[in-house]
Amino acid sequence: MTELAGEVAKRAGIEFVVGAGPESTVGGTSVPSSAASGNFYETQKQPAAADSGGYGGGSAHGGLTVRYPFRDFLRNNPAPIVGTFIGTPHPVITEFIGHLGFDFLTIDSEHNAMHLETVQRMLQGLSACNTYGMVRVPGITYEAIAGALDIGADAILVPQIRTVDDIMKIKAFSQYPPKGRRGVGPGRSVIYGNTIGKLAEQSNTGVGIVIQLETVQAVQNIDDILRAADDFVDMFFIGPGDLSMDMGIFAQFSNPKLIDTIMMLRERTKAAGKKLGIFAGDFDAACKWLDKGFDMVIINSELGLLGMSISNGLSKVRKMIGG
Ligand code: 3PY
Ligand code: MG
Repeated sequence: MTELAGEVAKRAGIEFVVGAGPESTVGGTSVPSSAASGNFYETQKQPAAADSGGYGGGSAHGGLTVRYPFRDFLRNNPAPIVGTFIGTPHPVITEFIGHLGFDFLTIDSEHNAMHLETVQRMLQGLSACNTYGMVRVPGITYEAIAGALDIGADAILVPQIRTVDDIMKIKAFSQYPPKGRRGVGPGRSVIYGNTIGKLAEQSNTGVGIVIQLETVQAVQNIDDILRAADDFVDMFFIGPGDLSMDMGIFAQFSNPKLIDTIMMLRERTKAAGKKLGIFAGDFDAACKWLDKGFDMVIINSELGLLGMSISNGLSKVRKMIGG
């Protein structure tokens, strides 16, 4: 077990039973070696009944499966990480894509018709896979942020931030007192109360916070935002669609004005010691951004990738039959 994994385990109060798992990659990405042993999954000893803090549970299972916290993976993985958005509001699709090798999927409840009940089922579908579940929340509200965390999102992606005040709201809604004002409850994130007794020692850790940079105002405020993000934000993420829209050059993805702004954000975040991801429309674009030193790419969505694959295949067949 490496120092990093040992530290994570200690903080989470987890005792590991490590199998003779191979050094491995998760979703094609190399991971800190001890976390990789056992494929990121280890057997957690059953929490003592006292840990349930009066919320019940604690005796029925032989052991609980836990993963290396996504927050640590986001922060410490030496290689860039790769995901896609999920737009179909169904756990089977989420599970199916989750088995294809991405490091994480981002369930997109900003732009799709899905509410917390559905998003929770999608996260449950994903729990069968070696793939993390990030949730893009629909806005900077208590219900959206605390709700996504309670249903067990490994990370949240928060769109449309503009000001330091937005960062402060995200901080308040996602952290327990005294750091914030998130309410405590027996949701899926604490195994329906089973591990709620652990919150006092492990509160505010484990869950990743990713903040989107996709407005002109956020670009203008970038230095203040980076300062406010402090140790709380794990990664920033550029949305070139909204950014180009806000700059008045919608979808002109090679426009030097857009590229210069993106690369300026790359430099500023790097200077502040922050990781930065970006949306890529396809696999080639993803390689291009990774080549420029980005730490994370979200490649289109499962629907976008499916659409491209069908269109390309069909046009080959049509060409062949001359139709
Ligand atoms: C954008 O391009 O605006 C995005 O939010 C991509 O996720
Ligand atoms: Mg956007």
